[in-house]
Amino acid sequence: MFSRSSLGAFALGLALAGTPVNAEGVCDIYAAGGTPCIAAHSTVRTLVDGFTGALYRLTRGSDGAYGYVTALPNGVANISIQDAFCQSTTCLISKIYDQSGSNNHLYQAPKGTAATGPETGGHDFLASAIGAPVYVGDTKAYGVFISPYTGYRNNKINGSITGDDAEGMYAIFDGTHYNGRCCFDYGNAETDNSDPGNGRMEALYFGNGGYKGSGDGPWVQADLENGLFSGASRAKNEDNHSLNSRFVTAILKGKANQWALRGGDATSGSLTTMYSGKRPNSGYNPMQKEGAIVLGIGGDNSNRAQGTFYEGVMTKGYPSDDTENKVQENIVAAKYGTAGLVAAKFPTEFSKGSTISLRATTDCCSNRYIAHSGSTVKTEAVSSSSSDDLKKSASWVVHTGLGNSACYSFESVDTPGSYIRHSSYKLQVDKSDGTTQFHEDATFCPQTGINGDGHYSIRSWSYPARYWRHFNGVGYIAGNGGPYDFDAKYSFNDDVSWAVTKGFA
Ligand SMILES: *[C@@H]1O[C@H](CO)[C@@H](O)[C@H](O)[C@H]1NC(C)=O
Ligand SMILES: *[C@@H]1O[C@H](CO)[C@@H](O)[C@H](O)[C@H]1NC(C)=O
Ligand SMILES: CC(=O)N[C@H]1CO[C@H](CO)[C@@H](O)[C@@H]1O
Repeated sequence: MFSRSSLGAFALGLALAGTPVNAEGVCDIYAAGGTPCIAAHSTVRTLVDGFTGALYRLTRGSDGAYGYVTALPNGVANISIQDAFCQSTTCLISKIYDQSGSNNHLYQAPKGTAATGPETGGHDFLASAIGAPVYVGDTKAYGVFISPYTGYRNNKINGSITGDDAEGMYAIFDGTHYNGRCCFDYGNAETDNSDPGNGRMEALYFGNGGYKGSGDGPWVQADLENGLFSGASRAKNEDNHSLNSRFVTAILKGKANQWALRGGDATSGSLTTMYSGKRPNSGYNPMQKEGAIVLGIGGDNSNRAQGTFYEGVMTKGYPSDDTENKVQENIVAAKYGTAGLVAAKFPTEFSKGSTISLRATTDCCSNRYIAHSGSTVKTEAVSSSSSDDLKKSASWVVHTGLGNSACYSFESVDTPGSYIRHSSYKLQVDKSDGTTQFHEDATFCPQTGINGDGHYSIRSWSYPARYWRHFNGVGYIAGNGGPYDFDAKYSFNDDVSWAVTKGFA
């Protein structure tokens, strides 16, 4: 029953929510074109006019409880629900609901036949709930930030598109977050997490791997299994140009001996057709699509890729260019925009260019600071009477993030040119080798300390479910309750919360 005060809060929410971002959902546009959605996924906004269910489900680190994020009247996720539910703990996105009415939700992806590193109890990782903040119009929401080994899947699709049947799909990705590994995909894949041969899947791929296109990438391509195609054959398609705007609309559609790739900037302009023509030879005509849906992984659960997903749908039937052009108009009208990645700025006296030290706040260790010995990052008891060498080893210069200018990197005072980075989830101090990988591994985004105000928790940009933690005196990036010993839930909140002080040296 509604109390007077909850009605009051509801009215306030309505007033704040303003005018609808889009009266018509993208699935209404596809349906009007005769190619209805069989699945519609977004943690950011509604894709079906009038959809009132949950957009996604959260799993909370403190107690494993579920939270459900629904939309505001303007169609954008009500992240006040998430902010309240996840306060003083961590949250992961554990389910992305299908808004189409077909119940084709996306779940934590199970183990596949690709042998690819650490999977949690056989499953891929789940995405952090705060890794991809974004604005839609004036309203903040969160996308799905896929780190390596993270993935979602549903192998039992209601109304699945199989064999050589016609289908379409689009997704919105982040044109600045990608890599060349296999495979940041969204779309149709195998139903048993294996790779039985060519033509068994038809999914959007986004990254700089595969058969590529013109420029330096990233490119939208088609993962047709055993090949990321940009054109008619296993060759570079020079017509397929890089799509590196911050928000990218990517489109793939296929039917009997015909397929097309289209793409553009999700915030302005129209779509370019990158390829439209016949199927590649040798096993792709006819296609033998199996009809599962994957997000962030390849069909056999190849899970080394990274990327960001904001929204996407799959349709029955081959959508017309005209229908897709209207979908692009809807997306542009929604006004996607960037949101800050740093949720708590360091005090101004410790801002970029200044030297800081970081003190542990766990009871055991509150005289200990982040320090290094060679490449090993550990905590050391440091005080004003410590040796100069020890003081220097515990002092760090704050820089603009090497891998993302919205966050920070930390350079060693006693070893200029060397930065704190993560490698196999361990913190290390290494000399920058100038690669994108190093830059991304050395980029961290501070937020309010999980154990309380006045402290800071320092999130890995590339693995946002992981934070700087001391564990047995050594530095890691740790996930709350993850598969490794240093992910232990016990004393997690204190171990990942740091007091930022003026540098010792
Ligand atoms: C958004 O969520 C908050 C927190 O649960 C709630 O108080 C508010 O009423 C919601 N707004 C709307 C419009 O539903
Ligand atoms: C399958 O999808 C249709 C709509 O396409 C829906 O009416 C039906 O309830 C769904 N069935 C299940 C079991 O979810
Ligand atoms: C920008 C660009 O290169 N566009 C080309 C993409 O490919 C199609 C043909 O498949 C060309 O017509 C476009 O000019």
